Amino acid sequence: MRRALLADLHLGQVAGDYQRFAALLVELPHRKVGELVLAGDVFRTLVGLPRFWSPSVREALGLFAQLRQRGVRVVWVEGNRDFFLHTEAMDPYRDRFVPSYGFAAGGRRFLVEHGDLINRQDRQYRLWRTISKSHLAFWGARLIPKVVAQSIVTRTEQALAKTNFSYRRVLPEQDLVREARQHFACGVDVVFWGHFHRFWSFAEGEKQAYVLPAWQEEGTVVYIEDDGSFSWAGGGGQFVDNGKPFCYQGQEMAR
Ligand SMILES: [Mn+2]
Repeated sequence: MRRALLADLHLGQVAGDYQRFAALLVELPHRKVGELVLAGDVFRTLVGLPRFWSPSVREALGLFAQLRQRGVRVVWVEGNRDFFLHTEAMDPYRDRFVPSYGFAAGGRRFLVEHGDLINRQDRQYRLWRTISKSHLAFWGARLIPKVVAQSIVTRTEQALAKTNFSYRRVLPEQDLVREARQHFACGVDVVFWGHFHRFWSFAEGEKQAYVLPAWQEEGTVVYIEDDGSFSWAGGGGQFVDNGKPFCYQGQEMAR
């Protein structure tokens, strides 16, 4: 089964992004993609309770329902902008909502994580994450009226935009390397992260770790094949040349 992987869509942030995303989703079944892996932060903010959803969010969620009806699995890896997406209300839109996603293809083990917990120095963010994603916050979110719910989303988006919760920081390279090595030691061959919005890679022997550029900015999609090979497609023309014969870069661009 072929997989498509993308991160940091932040839908609703840039004019026309919903249409651009809809066009991509329509393409996936034609490209024989059997599973869409979202590496977090699909919307500017998404809470898994319908009272938080604007009409455009509902419409975009509908695209996931349609995609699933066409036989494509949707695996949603939790990002810092994804709140309580385990709810029943989210069931039509994703097959799984997980903190990290591991799978094997062609004898290689892959791991996908959002990456917002990699920077260990960022204590303020870690505290905020713990509180905002707690059981208490979930129960609170279930009780507040719709008008308040919508305004909380707006304020959260504003807070995320100007604080260190955002990706606009120096890439924590040492943390990334340490984290990658831990995964390698556990038998993972290829690690993919999002969150930082710009490309970064690290290799040790056959093992590889990547930070995906944001789909929102670069249009980056990674296609992972049955045999464990993968190729990159994107508006930014970001290809990875790791010298491995099983990577056939550029194939997707040729279409
Ligand atoms: Mn993020």
